[in-house]
Amino acid sequence: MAVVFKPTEGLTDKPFHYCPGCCHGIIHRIIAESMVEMDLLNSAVEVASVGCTYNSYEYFNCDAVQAAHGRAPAVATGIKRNLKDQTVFTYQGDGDLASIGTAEIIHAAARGEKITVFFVNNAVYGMTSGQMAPTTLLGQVTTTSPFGRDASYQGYPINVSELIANLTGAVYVERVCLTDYKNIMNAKRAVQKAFNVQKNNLGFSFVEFLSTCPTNWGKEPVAALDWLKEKMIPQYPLGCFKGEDLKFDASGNLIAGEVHAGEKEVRA
Ligand SMILES: Cc1ncc(C[n+]2csc(CCOP(=O)(O)OP(=O)(O)O)c2C)c(N)n1
Ligand SMILES: [Mg+2]
Repeated sequence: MAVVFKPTEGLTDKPFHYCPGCCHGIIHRIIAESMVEMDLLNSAVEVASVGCTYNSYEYFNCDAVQAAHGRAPAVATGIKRNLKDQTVFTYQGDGDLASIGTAEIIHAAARGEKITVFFVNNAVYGMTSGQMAPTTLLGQVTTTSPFGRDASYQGYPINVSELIANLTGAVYVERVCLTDYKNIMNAKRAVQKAFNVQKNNLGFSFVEFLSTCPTNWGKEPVAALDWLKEKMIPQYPLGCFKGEDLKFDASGNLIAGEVHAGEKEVRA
């Protein structure tokens, strides 16, 4: 009998604990498949953060360490600077990265650390039962914005990818989603591009995934995907904000595009 589908070796056998309809599992899988396809399993180091993915180090079949809430980019910086041949990536939620760890992510990007950051934006603090996050939409009801987020009281959502792309040290920044097969394949391409940016020592790479939280949004899985498409994408448009022209061959070598002016001299 021919094997047409099997679990990826990039993940361990431990069953996910994520809720039905949550995108964390899909994101894990495309990162894991990418590590296998790019032969990174023996060199990758995940820096897990705090949130629903607090124990993601038990799922990825590579080395991993756990960082305190928001501090993953700082921990990743230390690892990468000391182990330059390792492929170091963080996996962070929006509460972790855009609220508690705002200083760490901004400065890691500004320093042009040669790490990869995977940022999962589900517009709430998922693990702690759905409090408002910096990425919560205007009008969105959460446990701490029961009447809907009000700009005059709670301020405006933060578009993290656009913010990071403005920093000179960031080389590749893209926002993707996982609402259907086409978008999942596009997200996987973005994961591989981010790893290739790191492999070629080009600088800081950042992929934002728009993700669902059916449990805390109070929606069925399919309705949550629809809400993401209808409400989240207008606020958080998909696309590449930096490094679109960077192209790599099948072996992951840079074949086109340049890191922006001044970058190479600064890093030399
Ligand atoms: C310094 C600190 N503050 C707050 C918490 C409590 N806490 C744990 S997870 C979490 C929210 C995480 O949300 P997010 O990063 O968006 O991840 P998600 O669960 O949505 O994937 C919070 C506030 C903590 N552990 N440490
Ligand atoms: Mg979140």
